[in-house]
Amino acid sequence: SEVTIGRALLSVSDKSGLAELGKALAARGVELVSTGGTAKALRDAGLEVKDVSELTGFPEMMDGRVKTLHPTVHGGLLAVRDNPEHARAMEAHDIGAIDLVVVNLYPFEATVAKGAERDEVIENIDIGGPSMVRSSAKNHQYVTILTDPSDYETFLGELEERDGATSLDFRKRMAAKAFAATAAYDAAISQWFAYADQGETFPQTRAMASNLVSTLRYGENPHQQAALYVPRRVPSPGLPQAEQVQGKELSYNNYNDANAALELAAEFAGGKPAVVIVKHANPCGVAQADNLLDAWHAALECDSVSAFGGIVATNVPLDGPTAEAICKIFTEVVVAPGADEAARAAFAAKKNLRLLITDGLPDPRRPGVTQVVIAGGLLVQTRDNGAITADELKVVTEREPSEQELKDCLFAWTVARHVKSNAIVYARDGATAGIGAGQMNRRDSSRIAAMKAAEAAEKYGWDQSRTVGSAVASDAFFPFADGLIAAAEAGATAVIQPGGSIRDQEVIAAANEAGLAMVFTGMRHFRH
Ligand code: 93A
Repeated sequence: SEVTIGRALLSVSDKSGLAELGKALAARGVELVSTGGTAKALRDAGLEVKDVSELTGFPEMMDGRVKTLHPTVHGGLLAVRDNPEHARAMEAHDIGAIDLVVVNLYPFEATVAKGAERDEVIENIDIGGPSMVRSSAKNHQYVTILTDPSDYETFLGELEERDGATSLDFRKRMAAKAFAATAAYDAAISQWFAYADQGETFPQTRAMASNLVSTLRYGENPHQQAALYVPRRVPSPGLPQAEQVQGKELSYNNYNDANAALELAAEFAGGKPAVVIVKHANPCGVAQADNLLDAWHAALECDSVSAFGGIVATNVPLDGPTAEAICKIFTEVVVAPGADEAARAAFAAKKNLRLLITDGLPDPRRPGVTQVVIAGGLLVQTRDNGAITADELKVVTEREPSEQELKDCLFAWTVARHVKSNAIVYARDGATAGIGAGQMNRRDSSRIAAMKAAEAAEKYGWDQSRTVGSAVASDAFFPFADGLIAAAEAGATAVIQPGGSIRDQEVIAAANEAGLAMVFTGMRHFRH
């Protein structure tokens, strides 16, 4: 099952590592055949190369669209060598076997990512490359296919070990990788046709074409398997990179929760220091203050019971005092765009705590897609990146919100869009006072939020719940007046909600009755 490499066909867009590979092959007496640009690069490296056109008897034509699409090439790749009939065909048509194919494709995704015109994108759909890759991979019994420069070294090690030959096992592995590469390539192209080319807001083609980063210990639960993938080829512009500074390996839930926490912290980018505490992908305390330590305390006070074992994110670099305060309660993950020496030293004492330092915050308004797997399918949608500003709010009550109420409304609204539906968020003075998440009716979310606020008041010995004088946000309209009345009873004085219910008038009347100020956003933020 070992096949000695006698002849290689090289045709690569990404020419990294090519010269070294060519030299190593030439040193073993392997004959090199190549397409235009690749042949030139090899000759520039001082190597002797045969042009594909010499093999096919046809020049490269039509701007390179037809270079390797020829029976001499594909016969040499696809022939079953111990099949007498195939051998006769090779002889009759003067087709020589090709043992090694080194191909990587026109950079389709990178061309899309750089915002190229349609014609350039189309020209970067590689046809001949994938054909050779697939022919070689199909015939891996005899042919070695390399599609990734990072495999060249392993390949040369293989030749070293086997005196110029490859094993069937190696060829199989490379064939599997090759089909994965062409599948991802075609997925990117079909995505582009489906979305980008339709003038949709789906910005990139990278959503589905991903590389495995690591397999995780387990998934959401220990009996589930899990892995992390990131987009292949195209780096994600505008998205921060995180470095794990210390702590245990990140779990599936850690990634998910840290992401949820960071996405919410990012809403406050450029603003006053903010702290977000997340549990099970829902915020259980969020606050903004003049300094980070105050924000931490205010966030913690919202629901200190839930904060146990939580995930903490900030919008500014961590400082020593805040880090020390965080360390006082059991915290799974801390993620922040930086940490000073004192903060790092404080966390270092907590060996298990996972500290992630990012080089920035994700842009909450960036385009993109989200995906959910359903039975028998994949649901894809653009990210919920919609936003409203204070000027776009419509006051629907007799009373206008005060400046402070308006601030608290917008703060509560920002948090609510990151809370699983049904979401009810009370906020006062730049801090959440109570969060009700994930209930099947809005009234229950309201009740839970008020209950948490009451519990906090009791725990900290405040003379009243912080929902008194608060603003309340609802991620979708109040279908009945009851949810709103419950909020008024909890002491809320201002309400922010999308509006749009057939009973809006009833709800507005109840708000007026209770002396509330209410604004409509006209935009809903369900999150499931
Ligand atoms: O335009 S193509 O689809 N037609 C072909 O026949 C063909 N053969 C190889 N593109 C083709 N290729 C691609 O050319 C390879 O996949 C590789 O990416 C590139 C290498 O071209 P050059 O050697 O001229 O740089």
